[in-house]
Amino acid sequence: MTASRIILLGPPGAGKGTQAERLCASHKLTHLSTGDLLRAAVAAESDLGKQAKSFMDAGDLVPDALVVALVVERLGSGEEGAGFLLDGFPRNVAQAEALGEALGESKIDCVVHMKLDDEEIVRRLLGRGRKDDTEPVIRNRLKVYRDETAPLIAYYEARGVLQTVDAAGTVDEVEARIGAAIEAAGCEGVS
Ligand code: B4P
Repeated sequence: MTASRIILLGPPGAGKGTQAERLCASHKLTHLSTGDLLRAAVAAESDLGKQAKSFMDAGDLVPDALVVALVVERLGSGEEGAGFLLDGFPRNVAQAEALGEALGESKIDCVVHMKLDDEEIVRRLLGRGRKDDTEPVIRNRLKVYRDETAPLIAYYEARGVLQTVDAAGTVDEVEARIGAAIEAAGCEGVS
């Protein structure tokens, strides 16, 4: 089995979390969601959670130093050579550079860019109704995505690992497209 190292990249509400759960089950990958880790820290009222909360409530990115430390610690505690799927990380070029340094010789195999238009994003997120899913906060998250995260599309394209998929349609349809994209990138499934 190939120990695949995959990133899901896309705007808020593209379905990264939804698809990550399915892919990790079918491809036996370790799932690392910075959104989930940060929400758990907020719920536990840890030091990290207290620092992250106001950024998350406003739809801004949590400062890089906090998020990078969280991810590097998790990757370091994983099984040697195990495959993983990063969901919601990196969110900007500084985080991508930090990830590259942390991984050293072991490179990312595939970055799946999930493409979805703004109106469908707003519709989905208002339907989900999480605390940070109000329309003004969603609009800010979309702006932050365009300004900070979208440059990663060119960043990973230049490294030859980008696969773009249409994230519109049913969850099953999107899952099938992502499965095909990661196989095209040479990441084998084990299901
Ligand atoms: P995240 O937790 O990453 O959340 P997200 O981008 O809003 O959602 P996702 O794309 O995972 O969508 P989902 O599957 O849930 O980030 C939250 C916040 O945490 C950020 O704003 C930021 O403050 C902070 N943060 C996280 N990572 C960070 C980092 N690296 N650096 C700094 N800050 C960071 O799907 C959305 C909805 O659509 C759901 O209701 C789902 O059921 C529905 N849906 C999914 N697929 C669908 C489909 N095909 N059709 C219809 N509905 C669908």
